[in-house]
Amino acid sequence: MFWVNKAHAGNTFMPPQASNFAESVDTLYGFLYYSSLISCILVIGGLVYFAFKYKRKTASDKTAYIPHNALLEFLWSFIPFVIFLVVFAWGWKIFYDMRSAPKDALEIHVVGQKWNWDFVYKSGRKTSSEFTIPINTPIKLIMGSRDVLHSFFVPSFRVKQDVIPGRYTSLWFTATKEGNFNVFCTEYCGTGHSTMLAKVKVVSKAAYESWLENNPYKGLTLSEVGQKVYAGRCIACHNVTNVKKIGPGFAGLWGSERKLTDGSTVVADEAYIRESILNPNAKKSVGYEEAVMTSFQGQVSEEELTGVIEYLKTLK
Ligand SMILES: [Cu+2]
Repeated sequence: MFWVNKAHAGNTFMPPQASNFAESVDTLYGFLYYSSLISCILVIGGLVYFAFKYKRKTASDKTAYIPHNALLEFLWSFIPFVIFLVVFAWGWKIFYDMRSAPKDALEIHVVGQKWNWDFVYKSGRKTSSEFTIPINTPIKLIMGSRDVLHSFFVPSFRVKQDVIPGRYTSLWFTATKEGNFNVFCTEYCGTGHSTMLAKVKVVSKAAYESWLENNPYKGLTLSEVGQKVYAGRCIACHNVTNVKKIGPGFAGLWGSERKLTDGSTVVADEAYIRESILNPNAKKSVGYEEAVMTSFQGQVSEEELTGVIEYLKTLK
């Protein structure tokens, strides 16, 4: 429509229109903007005009008796009423479309947590802080939160949805432009809120298929995933034998009793290993008081984490 200059959508204050919803949202927004502007000019302009026209000129100037005007009063109520109804119906139509995902949409799970976004595909592929989608394909995001309220917002797609702990919410769209687009968390969720960003990469369908094929963990068992993670992330500090390096050797660690610096003991089970990766200093073992390990919170996916646990089980 005339009030949305498509050629300039990328150069004005609006982000590029990169989804099936972008144009209709912008058009409604444009209508609201310009109808408000016209109303504002009429009301303020009329006010200024009448202030001068009916200014008291002499001390004895007296306002004539003004009877009310039924037609005028009807119109200034009815016309805005019709405009409001138009905006309501128009907005409802777009809202309804945004809430009705096509049945064949490509589903991707999204998990928000302080302070990053995780993405899980049906194939088992998992990514953090970025996800890849094919162009011109309906995408449905099924979203949940591990902790507090977040909100998933892609300005270029004109879509936004709260992500709430304890329930699933969803969002759908079809990306119509290739490229990288920003994802923001748009619900204040703590000190790291402003860094809770992600990227959505829109690629051709062929590029998407080959990206999906190139899963580094494709076809691997959980413990094989763990072995790969070990080779990349743990090997600098941990041996696969029972020999101490910077941290304890991994062989025989699983299921063993760990003596803690506070005098208690704990069995190295799933919960203990998970905690030792995400929060290494929560339980310090005798002999490792220096606490040199840093947290892997947010740096390993759930798949990698359970992979490492399963890998440890195989090291006897
Ligand atoms: Cu957040």
